Amino acid sequence: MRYVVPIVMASDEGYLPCAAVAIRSLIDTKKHDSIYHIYILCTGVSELARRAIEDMSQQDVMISFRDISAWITPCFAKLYTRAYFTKEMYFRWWIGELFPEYDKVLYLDCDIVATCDLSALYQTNLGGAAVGGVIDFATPAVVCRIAKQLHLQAEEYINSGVLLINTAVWRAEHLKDTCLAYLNRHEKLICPDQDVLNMVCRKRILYLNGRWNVQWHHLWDRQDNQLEEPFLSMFSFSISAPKILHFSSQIKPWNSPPNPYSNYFWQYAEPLGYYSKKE
Ligand SMILES: [Mn+2]
Repeated sequence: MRYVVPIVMASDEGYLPCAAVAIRSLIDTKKHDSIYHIYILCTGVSELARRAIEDMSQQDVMISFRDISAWITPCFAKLYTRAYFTKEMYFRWWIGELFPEYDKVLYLDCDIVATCDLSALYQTNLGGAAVGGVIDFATPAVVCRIAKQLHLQAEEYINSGVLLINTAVWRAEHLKDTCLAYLNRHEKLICPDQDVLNMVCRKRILYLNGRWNVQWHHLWDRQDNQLEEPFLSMFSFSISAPKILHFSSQIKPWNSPPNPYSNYFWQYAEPLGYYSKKE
């Protein structure tokens, strides 16, 4: 049986090489029985940059861009950014409204590499959950922040880099508007899109197997003895066989010292030619 798997990403022009690496991995690990429709949400990406990515389309993998300026512009002033985050982080909140043809959508950050077909992930039954995601394992300092600032427990807090979005629920309950209202009330969030998503979807999250979003910054947390149980065991299990490796945090394969997990990135990045390895 052939499945259509709608996959949505978001990128500005500068981040497209990273998106290209992720997409290459999606194509190369896709099994014959799935059809991917990959949509990249953007505002004002040049025709040339767009074309280079769209040309990666092939049989059973359709790649297209959606310029969402008209949707985002009215809210632009309210979408604050910090650290290395850009406004594109918020685009995932609009996915329900942008894709009325789908009741469920897989959202992926650009800084990921897949190691297997994603149909099984897509077919996860969300039931009444608003979103499916993987717990963002917390260091003791982060456990405190999540409790104090968000009034959530670290064990219920997910990372927003890989999300199975119940778009039917997001539309019916206008969750994008709820997210915007929360953002207005909380001006100094550390991970704005992710913090708000967690507060808005609280108690309505389906927790996915950790291997679907292995956040590599926990490698450094573990090295610094900053990961405690149960997160330490959960992370060790996940990283032993990642299904999606996520180059989370500002540490990226192209700006960090050589590391065995960077190979997941370079095996696709080098042939594509967008990045060159620093020796
Ligand atoms: Mn990410």
